[in-house]
Amino acid sequence: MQIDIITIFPEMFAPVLGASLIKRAVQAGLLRIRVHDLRDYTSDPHRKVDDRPYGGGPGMVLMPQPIFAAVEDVRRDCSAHAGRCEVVLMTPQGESLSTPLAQQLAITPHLVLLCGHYEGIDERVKVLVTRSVSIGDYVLTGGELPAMVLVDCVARYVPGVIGHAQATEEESFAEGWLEYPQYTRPASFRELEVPEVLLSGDHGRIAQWRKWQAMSRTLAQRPDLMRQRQP
Ligand code: 6GU
Repeated sequence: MQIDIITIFPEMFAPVLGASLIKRAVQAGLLRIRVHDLRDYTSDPHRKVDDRPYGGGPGMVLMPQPIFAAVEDVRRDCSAHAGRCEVVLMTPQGESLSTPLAQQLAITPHLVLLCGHYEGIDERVKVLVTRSVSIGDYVLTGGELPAMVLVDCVARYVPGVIGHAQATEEESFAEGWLEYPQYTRPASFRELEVPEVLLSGDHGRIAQWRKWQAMSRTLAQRPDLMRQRQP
């Protein structure tokens, strides 16, 4: 899978994308990630990428010219991906990122992520955009952190990125329940005890206990997930 990120802060990405699971996925050739500086695409002699909004008002708006140039450039080799390309605008006005959306994006051969900024982005870039995505109901200063969240979340569903496929299937949200509590050694730590059932070796009882824990946690902490569950 090819991911191209278009941003005015390219330096933000290396520490996150160069670590942990994403780093390994890139090294294994499962992901190819390129980060592009929007300023490299401006035709302005001063490398300007933003301007004041028509109609007045506070802040600056990202201009269409560098964004069109950048998207057209990274899409040039899109035919190499059988033309299957999603241009995703990261914006608080987008559809919320969720497990089903991440799973859908994970089977797209080419993702182009546009990081919005300032007061906004010229509305005409929408003719390039195939989806707008938000990571939650709060406003961040830019689309960079959301783009990193999206890459991390999508990467987990790219086959081979996570060692055992079971891990993504059993986790929170996949089945609509929060995860059950986990413990490791020692069995007693500062008089805090691991539940006896987990030490019992009785796999039937353990499975039953975990299911019960997952259900009661979901009911207590995320009753909204209970209502969304398919019967
Ligand atoms: Cl995608 N962008 C910004 N600027 N703020 C956000 C967001 C995106 N998602 C949640 N808040």
